[in-house]
Parts: sequence; structure tokens; C-alpha cells
Amino acid sequence: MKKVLSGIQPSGSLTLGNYIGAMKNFVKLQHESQCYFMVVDLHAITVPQEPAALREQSEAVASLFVAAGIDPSSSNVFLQSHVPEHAELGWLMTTLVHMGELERMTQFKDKSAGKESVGAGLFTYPALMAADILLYNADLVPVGDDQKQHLELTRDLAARFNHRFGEYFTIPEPYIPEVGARIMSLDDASKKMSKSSPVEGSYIKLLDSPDQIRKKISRATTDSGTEVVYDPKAKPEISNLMSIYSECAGVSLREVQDRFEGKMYGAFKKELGEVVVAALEPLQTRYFEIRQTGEIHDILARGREQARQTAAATLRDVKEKMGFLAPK
Ligand code: AQP
Repeated sequence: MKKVLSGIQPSGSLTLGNYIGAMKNFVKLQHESQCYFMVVDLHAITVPQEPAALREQSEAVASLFVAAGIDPSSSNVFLQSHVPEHAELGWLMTTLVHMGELERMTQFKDKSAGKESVGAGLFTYPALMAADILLYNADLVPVGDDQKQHLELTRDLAARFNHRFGEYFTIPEPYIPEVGARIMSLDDASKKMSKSSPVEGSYIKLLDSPDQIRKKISRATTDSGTEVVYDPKAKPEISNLMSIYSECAGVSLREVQDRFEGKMYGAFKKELGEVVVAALEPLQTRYFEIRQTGEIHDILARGREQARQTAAATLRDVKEKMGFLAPK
């Protein structure tokens, strides 16, 4: 059985981009694989987080995993900080990665651009991400397109370790959706939709109310012209909205285009609003139930126990291979 691992940062309220690019595939892969789905809170603190908000968002993200359809009786749902082996293997990976490799990471360049001071953790983030994946010897990592470069670095680090210390790590493969791998901002299709964007109208939160969703979509920027045609180069804004439609309604881009042939942007956006509201409605209902029952705490405790068993065994092997003297 293949092993699948992925994580989402509790660095804000999850967006439709996180859902389409990553979480939908978590749900899809769970029945055919052994899955580890993490709330990567240690990653979230690579940019400043307010402690109360971090706690709340961590619980919210874990609850959203389950609300989106992850079955916690077959998948491990846990918090990264509950399994200390992540931080320890993260350090070991930091000693394997090269400065030049980290300097090439576009996420670091984007997130540090224009900042007066940047935490070192933001720079070494990919080493911790490699540790997350390698601790469980994951075969597949469902992620959006923005994480592809980090995953390539994980593959390089796994190969480097195997070469230096003997074959051990599985070289993981990315699992990236064909449509929706990079959902763009509603106000500017040259930027990725991001949960930590300061512009509220640029993203749809999974927990936005139906009216908020309709309003954000009706205000989304559109390209010049009137035709609903999928052409990411010439019509990036409308193509982005068409990808959202396709993913939320479960129809192909071709079908979306045919459905709106001869209709104007306004009619398309109106229907898109309803499609997104309908797609998120069951997830939202289930989310509020989960928060009310408090069941997520038991789910996280079970996930932590199972994850720790695997993580501890991997870390023991890795330390032995690297030459650490084992305690007697
Ligand atoms: N816009 C997006 N389209 C498709 N997939 C996306 N993902 C993120 N944004 C999009 C995917 O969601 C997963 C979780 O991402 P993350 O929380 O680890 O951080 P991120 O990739 O940096 O996502 P955000 O929303 O932009 O977070 P912030 O603003 O905190 O940096 C990943 O699989 C990612 O590819």
C-alpha cells in the first residue's frame, strides 16, 4: 500500500486554493493508501503568528480536514508539533541541504521580498518539509503547484542521504492536480490565492458565508472582452474562475466553456457563486458539528500516537546510519 503524506499550515483561514490544490486530493487518495495528514504548525511560525490565533487555527485546520471528508479512522490526522521527531529530523536535514539550494527557493524569495527582517526558519523551511515527508517514507505527496520546488528538493535530499549513508529513504513523488494546481487571487490572476494575503477580497475562505462567497466572486477581476473561454495566457482571470467552476461542480473545463457559450461574464459569475456555495455547504455543516462536539481532540491524540511510532523508528534508524552513539 502506498504511503501518502501532506500538510497545511495553520497560518490563516484555509482558502478554496488550499482545498482544490491539496485537500480534495487528500480525500481522493485516502482509501487506496496509508495516509498522514498534518497541520504543520512548526512551519506556520516561520512567519510571525499571534499565539491565540495559532492555537485556534490549528484546531480549525484539523477540523477542516475531517469536515472535508478525511476519515480519521483510516488516516492519521495530527499536529506536527505533537510529534517532536519532525523538529529533530528537520535539524538533521538542515545539515544536509546546501545554502545555494535554499537560496533558489521561490517561496522564500516571495515571502522575504521587501521585508526588513526575515526569520532564519523561513529560509530553512524546505529542510523541515523534507523531514516531514521522509519520516514516514511517503511515496506520494499531494500538493498544489507552489510546493513542487520544495518537493524536488526533498527528493534531492533523500537521494543525498541514501548516497552518503546507505539506501534508506523512499524518493517521494508529487501528486499535483491537472486542473486547480494553482488557483489564483480573485483580484489579480498573476498572484496565487493565499490565506495570508492582506486583501480579504482576493481569496475565498472555506468558512465564508454564502453571501460573502457570492460577493467576492461578483467582485472578482475579469479580463477585457465578454466571452467565457479558457485561455490562461490571453484570459488569465476568467480562466482562473473557470478552473474554480470546473473543480467545484465536478465538470471538465470544456463543459464549462460549452455551458456558457454566448453568455456574458455576469451570468457566469452569478452561477459560479452558487456552485461554490453548494460545494462548500456540506463541508461547513460538518465543520461546525466537529467544533461543537470537540471530537477533534481525540482524533488528534490517536493520530499523534500512530504517527509517533513510525516517526520514532525512522529517526532511530537515521541517527544510527549517521553515526550517532545510541544511549545505553
Ligand atoms: N492558490 C493555491 N492553489 C492551489 N493549491 C494551493 N495551495 C496553497 N495555495 C494554493 C496548496 O495548499 C497546501 C497547503 O499550503 P500551505 O498552508 O502549506 O502553504 P502555502 O502553500 O504557502 O499556501 P498559502 O495558502 O499561500 O499559505 P500562506 O499564505 O500561509 O503562505 C499546499 O499543498 C499548497 O500547494
